[in-house]
Amino acid sequence: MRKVEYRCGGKNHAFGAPAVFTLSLVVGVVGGIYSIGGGSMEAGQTRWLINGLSYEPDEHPIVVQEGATEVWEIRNDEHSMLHPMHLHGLRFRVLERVNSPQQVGRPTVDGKGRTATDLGFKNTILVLSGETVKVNVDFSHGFEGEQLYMLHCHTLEHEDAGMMLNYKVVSPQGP
Ligand SMILES: [Cu+2]
Repeated sequence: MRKVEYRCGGKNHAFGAPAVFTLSLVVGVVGGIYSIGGGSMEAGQTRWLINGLSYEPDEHPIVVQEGATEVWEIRNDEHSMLHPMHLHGLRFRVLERVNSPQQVGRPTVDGKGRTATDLGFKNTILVLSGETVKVNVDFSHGFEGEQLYMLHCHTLEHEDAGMMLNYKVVSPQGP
C-alpha cells in the first residue's frame, strides 16, 4: 500500500511543509513484468503521472488547510505533452511562467511570462512542455471538516491514463 501525503504549508505553515509545492507532470510506466521469449508476458501500463502517482480513488495524497494560500509550481517535463491542469472547487491566479518554449512565441503582457489569458481567476491552466507555471491558490471555502476535491489534466486521454489526484481540504483543527 503506497502512501504519499503532501501536507501543504499554508499561511501559518502549521503542517510544516514548504510554502512552494511542486506538482511534476511526466509520463511513466507503472507495474508490469517484462520478459522476452516463451511464457506469458504482461506489459506495464503507460500512465501519465503527477508527482510519480497515478490516480487511486481511495487515496488523498494532498492535504491542505482550509483558508490557506499556497504557491504551487506546476512543472511539466521537457519531453512531456501539453497539459491543461484543472483544479476542482477552488480558484487560483497565475503568478509566473518559467521556461516557456521559445517556438510557441506567445505574446506576453508582462515580465512574468504571462499572457492575456493568464490574468484573472482561473481553474484551468495550460502548462506547455518543459514549462513551469506558478500559481497562487486560495483554499478558502468556508466549509467545516474534511472536504474532498480533485485535480487533473483536462485532456481526457491523459486523465483516463491516471493523470488525476484527489486532494483534501481540512479545517485547521482537523486531522
Ligand atoms: Cu495532460
